[in-house]
Amino acid sequence: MTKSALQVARAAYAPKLPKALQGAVAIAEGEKTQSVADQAEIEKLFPNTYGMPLLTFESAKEQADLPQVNVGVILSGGQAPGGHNVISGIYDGLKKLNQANKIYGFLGGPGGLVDNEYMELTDEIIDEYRNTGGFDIIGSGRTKLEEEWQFDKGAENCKALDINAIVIIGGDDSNTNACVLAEYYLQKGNGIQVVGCPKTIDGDLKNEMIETSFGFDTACKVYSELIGNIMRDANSAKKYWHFIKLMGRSASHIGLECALQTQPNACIISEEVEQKAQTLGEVVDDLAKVIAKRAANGEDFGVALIPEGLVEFIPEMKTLIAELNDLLAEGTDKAETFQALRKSERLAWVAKHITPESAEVFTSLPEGIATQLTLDRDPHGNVQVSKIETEKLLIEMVEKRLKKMNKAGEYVGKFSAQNHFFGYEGRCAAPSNFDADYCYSLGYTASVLLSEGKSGYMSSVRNTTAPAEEWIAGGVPVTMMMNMEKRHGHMKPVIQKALVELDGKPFKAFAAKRDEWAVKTSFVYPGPIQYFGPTEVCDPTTKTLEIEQA
Ligand code: FBP
Repeated sequence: MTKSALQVARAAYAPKLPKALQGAVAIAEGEKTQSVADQAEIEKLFPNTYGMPLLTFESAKEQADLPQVNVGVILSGGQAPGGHNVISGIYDGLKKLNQANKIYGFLGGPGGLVDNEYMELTDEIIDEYRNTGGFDIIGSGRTKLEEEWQFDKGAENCKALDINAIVIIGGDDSNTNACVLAEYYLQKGNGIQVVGCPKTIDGDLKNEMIETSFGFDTACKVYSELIGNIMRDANSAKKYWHFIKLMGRSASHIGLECALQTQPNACIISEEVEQKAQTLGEVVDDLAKVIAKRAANGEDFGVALIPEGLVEFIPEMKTLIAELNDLLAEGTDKAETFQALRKSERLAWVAKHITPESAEVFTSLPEGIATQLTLDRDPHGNVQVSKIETEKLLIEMVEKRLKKMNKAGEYVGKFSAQNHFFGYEGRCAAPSNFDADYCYSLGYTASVLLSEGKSGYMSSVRNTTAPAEEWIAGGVPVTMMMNMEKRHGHMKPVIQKALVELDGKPFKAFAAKRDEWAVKTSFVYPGPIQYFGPTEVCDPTTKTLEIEQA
């Protein structure tokens, strides 16, 4: 593989570890835990993994002798910067604890465990991938592990390789499945442990014990660089409004973080739209008003950030999507009928099979958007919001609104818009120093949890705005993060997704400034991630964490 100069120089970077992981490690057990909600139901479903204590690592004088543990690693779901460092952290941690430990990678995501696609990881392979972006070391996938036959097949494959532990590196759904798998293997008594690591650029796997999911920092820095570049272009040419959709699935954490970094003229926060029960028309009105105000100051340009999942948070759209999910749920007769129809017949057929209110919304949408809403769901049953061109929808609607405002004498200006979608651009960037250190520490933590015989835990590294030396590493029982939610029509135990909290400090910091940023051009140009240089330029993490932990 030809390597860039950065990749070569970056390979030599030694990720920083918390003090407790730098030498011999001992585990301190904390309080027994409870799930965030629905305690009785979750305890019943997870008799072996419910209520386990929080674990914190401490420096020890001498490393206790730990048994050999052979580990299978799985990357699950969307790519996030730092995945390779999680794996190198697991690798280095396990080898340091016991040279005989072996590490395998299951290929192409959770499906690799079931299909017995694997490779053994060696020094040579690991060294190729240290501090690089991407998940290409073993590949990722979205196969959902939820059926007993998959668990049994996975156990059979592990036994054949003498693997007695699995690490699942994934988001909320994948970690939920990791815990279900841990519980199942404990019930079967087959001796296979399972731990998880919190991954997702979306930033929505987050709670008291998991301060941030890995990849969020780097992805937001990449998007903020791009947004800053566009802002500078907008401020130079002074002729375009740029509507930028940002990845992040349901949650608006990425939009909020990028807004805090770059100070755009508008940034929609889906969670606020939902709280105010705004209609699509009202969202459009708000944008049009900002555009009119700037135009009144002679500024026919600007930048608006739009969260990827917005449409799911607009009440009438949410109802429509829920009806479409039920109508088109995989394996149903209706879904089969829909698939068998000619493309030209599908939208009219859908409109006839949903409530009249939703049919009205559905038929009022531009054809392209309506079609996108009927596309395949992901394996977890979610609408693939990255495929819905909300930024184009909003431009079209804002343009119409401005024309009306112009006729009413409420707007004089020239509206010309460009649309962008930043998502895949940020998911495989070389991890920032923060993500390189954080991911390596998460992986190292997982290796200690497994060597100590733990199962049903997630790696946790906290106190992350302090220097890495002072980070607190340990394990959090996954059941602690769970509640019961409706999925595919049934109540299921799942890790609670963390959306933007409107009474949280980061949102408040944004809300306090947004009116000023709307009218007065206050753009900030963060520039590219710096890997080498002064610590205040290279090491700080997100504004979100900085504000939360201030
Ligand atoms: P995860 O939740 O698996 O980390 O995925 C994150 C994400 O990047 C979302 O922001 C986005 O909506 C989705 O993946 C896109 O999925 P795909 O890569 O399958 O197109």
